[in-house]
Amino acid sequence: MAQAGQREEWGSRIGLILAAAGNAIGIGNLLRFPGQAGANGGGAFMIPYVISLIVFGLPMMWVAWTIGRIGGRYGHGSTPGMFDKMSNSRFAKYFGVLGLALPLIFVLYYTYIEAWCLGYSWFSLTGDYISEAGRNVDLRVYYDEFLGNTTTHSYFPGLSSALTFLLIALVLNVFVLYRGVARGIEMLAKIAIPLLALFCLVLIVRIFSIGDSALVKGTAMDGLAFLWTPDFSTLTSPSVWLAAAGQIFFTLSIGFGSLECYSSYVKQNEDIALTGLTTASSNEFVEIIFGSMIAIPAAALFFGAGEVQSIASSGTYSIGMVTMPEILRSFPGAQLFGTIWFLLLFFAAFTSSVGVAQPVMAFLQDELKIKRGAAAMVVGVFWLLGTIPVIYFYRYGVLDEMDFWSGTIGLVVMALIEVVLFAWVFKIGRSWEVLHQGAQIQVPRFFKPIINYVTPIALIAILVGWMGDAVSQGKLIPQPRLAWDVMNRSEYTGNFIKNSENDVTHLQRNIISNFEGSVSTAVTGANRDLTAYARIQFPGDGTVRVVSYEGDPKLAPGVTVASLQSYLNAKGFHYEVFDNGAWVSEPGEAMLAIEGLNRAPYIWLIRIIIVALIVAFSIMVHVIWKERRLSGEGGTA
Ligand code: ALA
Repeated sequence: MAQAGQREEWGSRIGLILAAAGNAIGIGNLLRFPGQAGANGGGAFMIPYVISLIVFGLPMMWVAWTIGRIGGRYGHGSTPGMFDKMSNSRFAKYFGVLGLALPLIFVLYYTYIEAWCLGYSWFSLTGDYISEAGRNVDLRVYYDEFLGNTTTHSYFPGLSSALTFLLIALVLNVFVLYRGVARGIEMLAKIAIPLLALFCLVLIVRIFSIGDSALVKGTAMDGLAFLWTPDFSTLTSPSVWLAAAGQIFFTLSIGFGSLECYSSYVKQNEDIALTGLTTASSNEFVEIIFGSMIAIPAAALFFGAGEVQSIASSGTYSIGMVTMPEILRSFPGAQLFGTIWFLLLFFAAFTSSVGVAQPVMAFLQDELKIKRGAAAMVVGVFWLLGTIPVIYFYRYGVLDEMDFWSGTIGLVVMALIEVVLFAWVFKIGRSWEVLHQGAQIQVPRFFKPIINYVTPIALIAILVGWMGDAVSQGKLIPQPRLAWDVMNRSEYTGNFIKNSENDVTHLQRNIISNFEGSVSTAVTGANRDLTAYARIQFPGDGTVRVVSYEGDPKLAPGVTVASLQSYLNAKGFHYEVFDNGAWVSEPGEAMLAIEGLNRAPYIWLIRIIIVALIVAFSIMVHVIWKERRLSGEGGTA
């Protein structure tokens, strides 16, 4: 068996465990989990979630660690080399290319979310959103403006803040990669994981110690009850199953090629069966205990348990980025606890992003024989160039598009390839031996039939389900998006309110979808963004009147003063101020900036980039293996 020379190794067993836990524990645990669990009915989500953990999570964890060990023995830290060694087919390595292109796409947007958390730590520390010269900062608009998701500039002049924090996050990531596996990734995990646990504990104590106050509509315990009261009614809902399975892949870092890469650096007789188990258990501990004891109880406390689902449904990250700061700033110690919350998210994300970027580092080092420092520079430059479109085109939905392909579908495709390789190509008996080499634990035998049959079949079902969903909801054909907001928002002391999706009547829903449909048709016809401005007045009775309107002629005939007015009223748009201990509708006026965003070119750009990356890595793999074969080093090209 060819042994690899000079490859890096983990410094210590505890370091390896912390690094693997850091890889898995991330935004997925503390932001995405409460978002998904909340949006999918709390207790209704948890049953498919636990079943997915058993059917996909644990088996795929062991599959990943085994594949990585096999690759590492031959000096391969990325999936093309690993898959090649596990199969006699010369095509296997090309499947492995997905384990480079997809994590690379993933880190491009994941680091951006990481940068939001870093930015919000700073804004919390400086008190920026807590109160702006006595004004009420609308955190939804603040968030949208920080990300450039709206044309208004009430709190941020442009994208310079987002860009600055992204640059800081990138430099930190590249620095850790540059220092290497033991001195970089492992060292970071040794600092970040204990800090993370401490931050979680502080926040849990903070939230559960908020007692009765005029500001709260429920209790933190209501949040736990929402999450932990089993609800069997949704077991027949495919979308809840798909969301739960997707969460398991994302949170455990399965299908990224990243844990495989970590496994390639283990010492010869390391117990990977146990390491796989500790990775999954520490991740689940943080997700189920910490992830469910912070954001959801806080939301239930502040808004009432009945509101949690609709808050979480307003966007995967909004419970963490809008609702949590809203709650924390309402109680004493807002700056401190806000900073802790966002630093917690930042550290969780940081230990994951370096992990997901490492397979590309390993590819450059192992296969292209580039030195670590130079490899980190190459990755850094690509990372920077690749993230810029995510920042500038965020409003067109490019982050969600990248997440759909690399953070959702891609993970399942990779998992399917891996489980087939493990069970059917390399053969389950041999794979089982590699998994147990040096192991002090024995993986229960019933996992063998699970890995052989249940996992692959369930993975295919998930893939079919997702693609079916995407096709039926028209997600594959990018639709224009309507964006609108109040201009000069920071000049108002009150709040602008829209009804939540759940509160609109059937008639209102029709008005909303007709209006959005006509904007969509106009944008598609014009094939560019279309802008309009409207002056509106609030009589103070919860309704709104459009006083004047000026818009791109292409928006006519669908968008008129009358149709806009009906739309805003159907949305329940009105202005409220806090008066005598309650929010009341108040007369006022405002200027609205309205935009129909032509998303198609940007969405297609992302798709082209993904395909181009897959092709580029395939060509590299082809050339590398061909040269190896010509020089007599073996290979299957
Ligand atoms: N597993 C990582 C997370 O949960 C990617 O965020």
